[in-house]
Amino acid sequence: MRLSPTPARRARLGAAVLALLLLATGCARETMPQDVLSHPQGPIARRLEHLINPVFLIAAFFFVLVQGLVIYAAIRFRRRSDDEAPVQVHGSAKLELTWTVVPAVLLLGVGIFTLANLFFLDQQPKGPDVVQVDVIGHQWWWEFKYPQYKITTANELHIPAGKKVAIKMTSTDVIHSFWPPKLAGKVDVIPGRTNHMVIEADAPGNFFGQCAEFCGLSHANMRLRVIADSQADFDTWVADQTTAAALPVTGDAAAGAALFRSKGCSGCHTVDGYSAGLVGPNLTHFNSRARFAGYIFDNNDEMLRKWLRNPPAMKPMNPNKGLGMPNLHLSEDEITKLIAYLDSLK
Ligand code: HEC
Ligand SMILES: [Cu+2]
Repeated sequence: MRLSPTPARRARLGAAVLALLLLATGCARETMPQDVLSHPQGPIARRLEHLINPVFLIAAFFFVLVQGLVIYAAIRFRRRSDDEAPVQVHGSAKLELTWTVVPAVLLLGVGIFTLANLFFLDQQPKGPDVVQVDVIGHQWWWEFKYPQYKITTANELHIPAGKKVAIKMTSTDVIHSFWPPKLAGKVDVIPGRTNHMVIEADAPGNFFGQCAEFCGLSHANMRLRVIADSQADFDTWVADQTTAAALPVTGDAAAGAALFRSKGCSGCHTVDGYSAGLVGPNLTHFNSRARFAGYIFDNNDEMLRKWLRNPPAMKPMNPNKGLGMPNLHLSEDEITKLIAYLDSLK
């Protein structure tokens, strides 16, 4: 006998494949870096997990219960012949009371726990032990300023592990959303407003993050990384970031430094003590960062060459509207020299 795919069989097969696919999405490994539902890496994320999990379980239980009853009723009380009208029942006080009181009590419980967490999340810790960071969203990269240390950097957020980090955030253009899922929830980054968030990492580590509010062409290329250091490593990082690299005076790097001014890089990019740009990421310690352009490209000479040849070809941007970095039509020789200069910005 040959099995021919009847529509019914095809539908059943489709349903089975769909169910398997859904099941497969549950197979996330422990290390999935942007999985919010497991393995929080700090006290704030843990609080959120302790709220999400019970609420999800309650919701899942009632979802199955209600859907089960709907299916049961549809089958059990279905019309069996054309002239038969189903028995009409109306106004069972007992039932109506039950399905009003049970959800009301449940929602009250969920509400109380949620409210307690809202107050917890709204704290704005201060003091010498708390690292303050200003986060500024740009289309399409992140600027991080540390007012206590007078550091400005981009896309890589260094924090000391085990310490509270109080973040203030705003945007220069459109609404973004700051989201380091292993450490905290999402907070919108809104032009003309200041929002708050606290993050803390249990231990040193490297935590993924990205913009979570659609913000235009390169929204998907607006990632970030939170790098939690030991206190000693963090202190070293602060010391490095607050000591400007020496201006190169010989060779390609010196020629690159001159090009940095004559080609107009200096109008957009700040290098402390050398240029005061107003638009792009601060490059004073560019070579200390592992990745660039919204944390999407490895910081090495090969990627930098591609970037300087034609930035909008590497990352969708709107330089004509003043968004992103334009193609400056540099020669290969100019690029070589500019890279030598960028490499010197340790
Ligand atoms: C019109 C302003 C403008 C000019 C001129 C400009 N840039 Fe940029 N540059 C930007 C912007 C904006 C970004 C951020 C792009 C992004 O990440 O989406 C950027 C990013 C970069 C980055 C990556 C920085 C990081 O940490 O992510 C480097 C390196 C860079 N530019 C070097 C240069 C050099 C070298 C020149 C001169 C040849 C130059 N730029 C000229 C605006 C400019
Ligand atoms: Cu964004």
